[in-house]
Amino acid sequence: MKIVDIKVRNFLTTSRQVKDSDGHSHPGERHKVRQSLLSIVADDGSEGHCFAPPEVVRPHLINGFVRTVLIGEDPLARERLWQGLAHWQRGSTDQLTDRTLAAVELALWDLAGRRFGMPVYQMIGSYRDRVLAYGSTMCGDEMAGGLATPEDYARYAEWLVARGYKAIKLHTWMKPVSFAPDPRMDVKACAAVREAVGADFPLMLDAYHGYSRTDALWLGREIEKLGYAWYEEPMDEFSMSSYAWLAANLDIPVIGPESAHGKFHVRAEWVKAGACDILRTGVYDVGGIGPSLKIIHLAESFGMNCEVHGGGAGNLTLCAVQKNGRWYERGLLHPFLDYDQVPDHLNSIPDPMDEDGYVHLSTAPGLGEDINFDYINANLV
Ligand code: LLH
Ligand code: MG
Repeated sequence: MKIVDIKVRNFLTTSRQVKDSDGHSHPGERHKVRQSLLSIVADDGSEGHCFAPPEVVRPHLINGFVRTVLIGEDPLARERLWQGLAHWQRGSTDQLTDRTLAAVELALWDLAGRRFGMPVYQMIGSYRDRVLAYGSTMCGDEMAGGLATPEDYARYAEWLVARGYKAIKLHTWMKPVSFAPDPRMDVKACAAVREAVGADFPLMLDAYHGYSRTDALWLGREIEKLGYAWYEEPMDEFSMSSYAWLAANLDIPVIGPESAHGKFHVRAEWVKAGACDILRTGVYDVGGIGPSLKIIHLAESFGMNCEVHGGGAGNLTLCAVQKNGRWYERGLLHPFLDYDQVPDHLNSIPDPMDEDGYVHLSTAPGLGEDINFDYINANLV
């Protein structure tokens, strides 16, 4: 088998999410947004697909790097092709990011799964075919009845429990919210949610990502008292020493890194430095499923759990092939949005959750995205 074409379809789909000036998602009016579908085509007609933001698969990257490395090569040689792309990153003057590597690698997995008629999580070797989800809220806002007050978080937590979620992670208030960041407000929200869901319900906090060491330590000690299960990204992750210091000073497990660059190399350094108690990976953070498996296995080798960052078919696949992780991150969720609503460009969502809080893996060949090709082809731009 040889790769003969790389296609990018740009299309319009409907969204009800808007980004604030710091890049956090919030509910908004229904509007059209551009989305892309990357497709890798082999000479036997096999195809693999992955959705990506248009800028991640823009022509400069596809023509300059992805085509150069992939065309004429065996699509099953995922490790070699990934290493070939990763090698180009430095010389690309930082244009070729881990996000692009991830889109390509996920499309290669999808191609292999479709070609051999098997879900990717079974090709890797499954550990389970359903995984418990935690409800991951959007960051706080200033919308009446949204996520504007500790009481809003508590009310929404009750709704999430009724929906079936067996754990909840709060993203609290971040800039540009007018009163953020404020660790005292974070504690009020965490306390209100604890009060709403009871003493034994698993709760996690993903607070403002730029607190000082002193604020991060104070906040960590407060949520430790509230019995929270983990403490995520309260400081800039580029300072690994700050996380080693924080983890040494807290009993609550510190989880990370999520946004620090450097793939498995940097995560190995975090383990060695004692900068986290639970490791973290996500397909879009480290360049795909392959590098994420290295990180999951690295954590397992040191007796650590590795929790997967973010949702979608690729991240759900990771959750299905690991023993050392407990949750799937389902979200981001908000009282004004219906997460279960199927987007225009899909026939069904990749992460349906039952009333007991389990997300079930798709049995369809490939990654498990149920793509509405007719819609996409009718809405090209
Ligand atoms: O800052 C945000 O918008 C969220 O923290 C976001 O990055 C989310 O993906 C996250 O951190 N999940 O764990
Ligand atoms: Mg996070």
